[in-house]
Amino acid sequence: MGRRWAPGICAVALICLAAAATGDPDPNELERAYPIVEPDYGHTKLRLSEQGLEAIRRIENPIAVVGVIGPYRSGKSFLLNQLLSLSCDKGFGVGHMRDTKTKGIWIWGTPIEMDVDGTKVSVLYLDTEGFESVGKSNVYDDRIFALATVLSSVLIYNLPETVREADISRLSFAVDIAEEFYGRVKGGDIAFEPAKLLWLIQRDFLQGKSVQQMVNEALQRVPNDNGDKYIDEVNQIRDSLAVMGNNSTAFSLPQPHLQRTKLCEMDDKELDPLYVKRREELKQVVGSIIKPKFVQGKTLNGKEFVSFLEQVKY
Ligand SMILES: Nc1nc2c(ncn2[C@@H]2O[C@H](COP(=O)(O)OP(=O)(O)O)[C@@H](O)[C@H]2O)c(=O)[nH]1
Ligand SMILES: [Mg+2]
Repeated sequence: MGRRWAPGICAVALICLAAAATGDPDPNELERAYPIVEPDYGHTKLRLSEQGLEAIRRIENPIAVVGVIGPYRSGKSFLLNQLLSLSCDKGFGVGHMRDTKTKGIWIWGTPIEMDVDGTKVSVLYLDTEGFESVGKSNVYDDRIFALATVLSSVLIYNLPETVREADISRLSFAVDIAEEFYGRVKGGDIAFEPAKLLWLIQRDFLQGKSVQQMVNEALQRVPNDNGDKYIDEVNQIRDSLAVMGNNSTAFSLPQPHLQRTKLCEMDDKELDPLYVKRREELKQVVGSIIKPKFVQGKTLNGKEFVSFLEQVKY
């Protein structure tokens, strides 16, 4: 905790409540994406977005959340649309289609109902603004990442091609901040179960190695007989991820098609059949690991989920 960031620094209040309630939205209006957390002017702080909260408050079943995190332009929004069977012009905004990249955190307004161990659960899909895949992480990106970690039941870490050291340390940082968040929710108890992590490696490059092997290797401690400080730090990061590692799955997806800017115009018949097959398998994997979000040992309906969100002040 606080290894790379003194806890005090994140005590700055970053979320303030947005405008007053807007009344019940029309059900047809729920067939769209809503922001739940947005950056404020200057893109340094976060605030809750009442529109998205209103869509969540309507949900009466226990809520489960599938969140997707990863670098900018790694195909997160496209993937979510594929999981929800939505076209790009209807679903989450995909890179080349719209001017605005996803800012902050968005949900799809209509949850998918699923039966989990005999209980009807409403699954919310959550899209996040990506982080720069090169260069240093920054406080703003890390917070979005961490907030998605706090909110999700299944967290899909979408990575192009491979798992790099930076991806691991970024995740570990998010887990640290997530601990800060939930420490603050209710006076330091373990307030909620951590998300199940799904490492999703895009592309078909694996040359015989399974993605699970690749992730395991990336998370394995490296021998450090000479006591090198850097190796020691990365090893500590790997250890701190063990909590999630035990709870993680790896999955690979091949390219949907070589023409990436035309993807949105293609239907399943035009996409690579192997992609379509694996995408369906991925849906099943998500369906098999999804659980409602438990906070303080209890599931949350929409109103409770929103008040959980409102308690996360930092
Ligand atoms: N080659 C390839 N391109 C993709 C894939 N997924 C999305 N894209 C394209 O990459 C660009 C960014 O996608 P987007 O979903 O907006 O990325 P995001 O920023 O992570 O949400 C778009 O032009 C997509 O059509 C993929 O799996 N393979
Ligand atoms: Mg996006």
